[in-house]
Amino acid sequence: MKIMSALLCALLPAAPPPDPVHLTVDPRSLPLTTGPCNARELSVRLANTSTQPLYADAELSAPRALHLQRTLVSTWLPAGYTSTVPVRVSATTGTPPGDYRIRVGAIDVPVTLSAPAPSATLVTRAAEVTAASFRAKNPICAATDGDPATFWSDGTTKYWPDWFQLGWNTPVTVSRADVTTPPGNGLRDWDVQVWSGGWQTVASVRGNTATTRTSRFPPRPTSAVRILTLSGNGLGDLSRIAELTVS
Ligand SMILES: [Ca+2]
Repeated sequence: MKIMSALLCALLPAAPPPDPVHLTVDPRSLPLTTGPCNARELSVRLANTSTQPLYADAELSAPRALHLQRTLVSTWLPAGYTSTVPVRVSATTGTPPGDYRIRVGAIDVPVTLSAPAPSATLVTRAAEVTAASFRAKNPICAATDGDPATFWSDGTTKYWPDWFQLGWNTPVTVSRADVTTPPGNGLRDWDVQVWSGGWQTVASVRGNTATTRTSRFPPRPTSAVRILTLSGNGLGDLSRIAELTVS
């Protein structure tokens, strides 16, 4: 009998060793709204369950309708270590709503895509959120994330003007712009402009030292609004906008 067992073991292929890398994704399903600054984040977690250091990686793929910040997560993991990598997922305005699927390694993450509700803010409904330039640490969407502690800043110290712009695929009506800047080193002078075959200034702020300034103007139908920044207060001589809302 022992001989038979030994013979079988020799003839049968050995079972593959268990994968020492444990992959998890959080959340396991993702509701997502279209729009450049409505991205959501997936946390891709790779854990080394073995007693040896190793390289671990996970490939990500998605239909063309979804934009993945990266399609490969690759990391060096000492024994017993876990690495968590955030991956931003977004979809362009106008992408058909519906059910999509992101593949992370062997894991499927269902994505439910919807358009912003008609009652959503104009910032949420913007099809384009752009700026003259930006710094990696202070990206464009930091000015529309609802968090006054994060801000956009331009990438050209001491060069003025800069601009920060919202655009819509269908015309909207605007009569108010609220600009929040970081306390101490925020914006001092700027114009609020609307697109009407060219940029037209509808409000100007000069000598500002407040954190939030509201500009009101007669209602204007338009497809884009921009803040033309002219000068700032203090540190680094940069344009900084912590939050912009228009209505
Ligand atoms: Ca912010």
